[in-house]
Amino acid sequence: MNYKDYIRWERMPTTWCPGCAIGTIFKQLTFALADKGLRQEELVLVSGIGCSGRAAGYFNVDSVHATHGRPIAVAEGIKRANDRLKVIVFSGDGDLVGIGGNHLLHASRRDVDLTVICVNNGIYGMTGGQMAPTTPVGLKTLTSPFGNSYQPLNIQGIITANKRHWFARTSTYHLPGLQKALRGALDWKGFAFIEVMAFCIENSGRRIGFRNGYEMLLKLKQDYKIPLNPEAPLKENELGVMKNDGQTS
Ligand SMILES: Cc1ncc(C[n+]2csc(CCOP(=O)(O)OP(=O)(O)O)c2C)c(N)n1
Ligand SMILES: [Mg+2]
Repeated sequence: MNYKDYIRWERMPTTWCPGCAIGTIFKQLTFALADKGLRQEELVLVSGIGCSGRAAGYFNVDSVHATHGRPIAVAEGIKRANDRLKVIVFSGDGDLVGIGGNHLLHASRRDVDLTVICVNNGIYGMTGGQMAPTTPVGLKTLTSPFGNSYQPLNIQGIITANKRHWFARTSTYHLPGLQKALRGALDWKGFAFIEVMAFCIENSGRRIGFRNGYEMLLKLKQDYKIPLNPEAPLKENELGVMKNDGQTS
């Protein structure tokens, strides 16, 4: 398989803004699918609503652009109906951990065999850059003009609270790590969740002084580190994989 086979070329260019981080994750996923040699007919891609959610329309596989917050529920239904399918969820932070948070809690608890890719740009991008449950403390957004005062949701904590789990945090700057995470998640039998630290230049970055997506990419490089001891839970500024096959205490 070639990565180009997974793209609906007739729908290009995408609606994503110049400098947006989502396209990088989209393309890296096509590389990982090609590497795994997954055939289009054995794949289903499900998205929710948001800029990230638009991905469902650009993958050249059977896909569902589900309602806001519901892609995990729809994906679980598809997987339970046909266990031979590889079902991938590609959506945003607001969609997956905000409005869709309850589905995340219970699908991960039940260890449903899904690959979930969360584009974490820290805001509700599509609707103009409102504060989300993932917004870092202090970030100025459309709805927190003096800076967000709430702690962001600890996604790693939610996923790894389940005895059997697979969680990765990676970023759109750290491409080898992103690629490794995508391949690892596709290989994992069970609920695999990738939090991809991303950014939104138009509805977040410009408000806080960034001039373009490249500057935001360099901020990811500066902010995130890869720890030497991958056994310890990842700190807020760390990238890596946390997994437990359920046999290890
Ligand atoms: C039930 C419902 N509530 C609210 C909306 C408005 N809405 C559309 S996209 C969105 C936020 C999406 O944020 P996120 O999932 O982080 O995606 P991003 O655009 O940042 O990639 C919201 C609140 C909606 N479409 N449906
Ligand atoms: Mg978002």
